[in-house]
Amino acid sequence: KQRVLSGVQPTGNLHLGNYLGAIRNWVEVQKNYDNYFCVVDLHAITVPHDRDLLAADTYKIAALYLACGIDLEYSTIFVQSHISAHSELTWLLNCITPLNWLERMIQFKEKALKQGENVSVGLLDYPVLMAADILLYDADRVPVGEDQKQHIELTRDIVLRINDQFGTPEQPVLKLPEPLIRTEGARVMSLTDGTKKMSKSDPSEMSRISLLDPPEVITKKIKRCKTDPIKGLEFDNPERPECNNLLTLYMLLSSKTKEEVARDCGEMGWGQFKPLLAETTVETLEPIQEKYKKIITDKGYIESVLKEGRIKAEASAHQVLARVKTALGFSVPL
Ligand code: AQP
Repeated sequence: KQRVLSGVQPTGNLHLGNYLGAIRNWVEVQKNYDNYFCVVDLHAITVPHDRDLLAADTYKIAALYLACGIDLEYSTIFVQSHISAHSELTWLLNCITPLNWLERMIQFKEKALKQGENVSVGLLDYPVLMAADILLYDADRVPVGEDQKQHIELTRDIVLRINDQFGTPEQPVLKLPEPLIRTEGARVMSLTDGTKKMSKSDPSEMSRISLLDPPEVITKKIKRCKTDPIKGLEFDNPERPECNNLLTLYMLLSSKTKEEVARDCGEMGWGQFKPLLAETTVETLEPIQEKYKKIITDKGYIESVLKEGRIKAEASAHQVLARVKTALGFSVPL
């Protein structure tokens, strides 16, 4: 089976963008692959973080993976910082990655802009750490949302550079991964501005629906979300980004086709469509929330899942790290 690797940062609650852009797709394809799903806590400290929340949020994301349907029969769940090879490979990759490749990353530029003087070296290095995550597991596929595409392209550039400098065509050092990005749901937009992606770091809670929002909060957020005064509802009108986003959300959550949604909702007004979207969202999230409540109270179970995950992931990570060190010419410790 081909390998899949992906991850989410433990920075607050997961939202519908994380679910529809990433986790739901992991669940859908997991039977066809050998999967590694990581909670990327080292990435979470690339911006100022709260030390009192980091460990609890890490458990929360692991519990959400399970609640969303990640199945341990096909998938390994583990925590990035539990495996020191992630940091070690990052250093090795740092030393062959040109600085200007990182300086042109869109996410870095956007996040750096928000932080002014306090930008850490870690934030600049975020994509190299992500490359290490992917490469340590010889991943063939990386299912992510559209916003991560540029980082995977960078990972591929790093692989090509290492293989060119330290490998041979017959014996490459690292495997070249491919992104796995769905067209639908790859970019879920904010509820308060249809031109911005739904994001954990948006200061407004009203801009996103968290997977753990209670039904009345979901209903309120959808009721108050931004719309437009144009009659009827339609996909793909660039003048109506909110309309396209809300119809897309409904399509993905109801599992209807685009044609069905356009037919069923085309004549509706917002007053009719919003309750329908709210109801569908609540129905989709209810079973996830039920499952989550059970898992999160069983800390021993989450710990055992993460321990088993660490042992399995570590075996692969150590092998790849040793391969890279040998290729780079390091001496072997006795
Ligand atoms: N709006 C989105 N639409 C589709 N996919 C999305 N993803 C994130 N936002 C959207 C995908 O979710 C996965 C995990 O993301 P992450 O938590 O590791 O990092 P992120 O991209 O930084 O998440 P946020 O919510 O957007 O946080 P901030 O506000 O910090 O930037 C990834 O596969 C991502 O593509």
